[in-house]
Amino acid sequence: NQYTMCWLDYKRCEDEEYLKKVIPFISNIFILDNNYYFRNAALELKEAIKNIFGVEPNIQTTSYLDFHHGTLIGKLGNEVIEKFLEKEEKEQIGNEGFLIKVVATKTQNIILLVAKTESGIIYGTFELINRLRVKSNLSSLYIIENPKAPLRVINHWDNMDGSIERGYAGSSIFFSNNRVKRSLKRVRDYARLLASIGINGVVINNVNVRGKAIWLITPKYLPELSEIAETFRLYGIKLYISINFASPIYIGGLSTADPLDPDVFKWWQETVKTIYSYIPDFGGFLVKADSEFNPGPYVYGRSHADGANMLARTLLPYGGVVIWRAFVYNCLQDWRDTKTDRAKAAYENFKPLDGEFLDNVVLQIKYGPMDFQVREPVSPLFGGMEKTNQMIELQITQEYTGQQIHLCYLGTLWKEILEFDTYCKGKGSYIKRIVDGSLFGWKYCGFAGVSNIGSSINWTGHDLAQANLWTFGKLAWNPDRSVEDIAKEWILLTFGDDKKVVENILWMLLNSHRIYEKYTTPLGLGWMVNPGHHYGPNPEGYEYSKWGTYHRADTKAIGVDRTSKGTGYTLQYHPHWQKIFDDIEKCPENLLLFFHRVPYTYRLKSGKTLIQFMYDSHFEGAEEVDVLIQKWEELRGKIDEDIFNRVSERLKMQKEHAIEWRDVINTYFYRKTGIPDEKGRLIYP
Ligand code: BDP
Repeated sequence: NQYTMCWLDYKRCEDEEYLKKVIPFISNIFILDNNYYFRNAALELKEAIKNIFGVEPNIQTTSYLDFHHGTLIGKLGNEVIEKFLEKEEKEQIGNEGFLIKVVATKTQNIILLVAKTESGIIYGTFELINRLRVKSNLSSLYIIENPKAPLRVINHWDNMDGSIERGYAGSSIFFSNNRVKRSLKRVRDYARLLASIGINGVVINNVNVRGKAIWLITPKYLPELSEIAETFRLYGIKLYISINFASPIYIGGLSTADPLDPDVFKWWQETVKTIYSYIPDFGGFLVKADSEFNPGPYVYGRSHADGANMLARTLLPYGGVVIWRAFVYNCLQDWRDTKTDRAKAAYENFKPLDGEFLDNVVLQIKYGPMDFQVREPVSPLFGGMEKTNQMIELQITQEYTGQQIHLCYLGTLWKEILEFDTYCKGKGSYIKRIVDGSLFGWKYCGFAGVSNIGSSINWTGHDLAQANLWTFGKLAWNPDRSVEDIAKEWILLTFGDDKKVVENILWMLLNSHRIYEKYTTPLGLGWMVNPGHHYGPNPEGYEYSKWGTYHRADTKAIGVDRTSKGTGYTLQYHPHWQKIFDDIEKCPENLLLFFHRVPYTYRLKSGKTLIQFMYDSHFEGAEEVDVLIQKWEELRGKIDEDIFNRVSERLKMQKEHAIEWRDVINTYFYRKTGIPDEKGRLIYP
């Protein structure tokens, strides 16, 4: 039952010089508050130091400065700490932030770790550990960090039977056999991983709340959930639960779940009161309502604001929030209907409600208007609702991006999304400034990431998929950071600082999404997957179904006209973007088929026809998987053997499946159009 600890697998530092320099600073750990959280942070640090440097520091509680060497951990406001700090420094440390500062004089060798809150202390502890691991120069070590976004939450789609919806890394670490797992060891290690990347919230159950999971909010499960909450609490992470909107009927035996019915409100009020009696810092509810067969306020002719606000009122006295998902659309659409456009649904459902949601409601919006495709335009809801708290939802689990068999590092895509300028408040209205709350001055906003972890030995199935979890946390903490930098730090901490290792893995990560896109569905096409499980190519898998994800290919053209003259989707954007997306010449080419219906003979900027581009892209993409394989092969002997072999195996599968993608999609287009590949690579009579 052994599992790795990803980027927290501490390796011994072999650099004697560094060890000598660092010893005076780390052989003692002083804590200024002798509480649970401080001791936990100190123990984390001690364990790390023991493993990395082979020395075992003493942990001491102190209330005055009677030492000259060691690491001092304390909160702002403490006299001993404050002596070392300038006024401006103190002002810069926010609620969850921290300061790491070194005092190195003839008589003193002190590392100060200072924060305002316990969360800041634990974040700072991991940052310090990581700095020591990459052998940062202590004499110049000075860090002030604050997270940009207030909510940095992981969403688990874990079911009570232990399965995980869209999970590709084994079973749930929280549930099995319709029960909460008894041992929380793995949960604790998970909390450590999450704290080390700055996550502060976790929703542990699937947004589709069915069966036993409906009862999670009752005393039947709350005692066990309170233990999970306690485990997370030590690491600055709050527990949230996904709820079923019809719970008053299922659990309460009421005849309705109408949000405006006083009995329904009372029932939720009591339920919330009970939850807080078990979990005093409970984060709140995540709600998927009126979406894909989940009940919601529409059933009673009420609006999403009615539904969300009712719940928000019950949570308000305790400081809880309602995270309400904007993934609402008609999944029973008539495929012959060419007027209805699923891409427009979220905006149509929510835009009219701007200003109606209470302050402790946050709208959680998928990054694009459809569903986590390899590429989509950014959802027009961002920047479309300035009076509503918003979170961006990203999918760390690789549902449509290779299911952790294919290497597909998502940091590059996410960064592009976050840097998108909506123009909603003039130039510079970036998504990252919307979701960190600064553009509109929101209190609750941030990032939600659908988890890619499970109980597999390496947590994520593909060892390199750990980088996606890492990057999600790091971007949520600071979306201004470059992904090159973030990915590189992950490699250093996970695989060490061998030059070739760093260079090759960095190349693999940074190019993998581009490659995956090339051999699957380039030009914003999306969706050509097998229905249901969503793995592997199927050009018309969803073409004649009710899910509304059509490309409408015929023998002459492909793509959906979503311009203002077509379905009108582009009208949901700021005029700046509407004009660009409307114009086939100006529309970013990687989204061409999302916005336009284009003849196969249309010439792209390169001069290639659309059909030839399709062929080339698939051939090139599948071929570039060889480069991934080669880069990895070059690291043989430099990487832990088990990890090396696991990744090699997945790369081999990726190659086979990339070829399948290439051939199925190219054949499809050839048969549809009858236009041969200019380079003669398609073998047909
Ligand atoms: C889709 C998934 C489905 C989820 C749904 C959601 O295929 O399993 O339940 O999104 O986000 O991507 O609610």
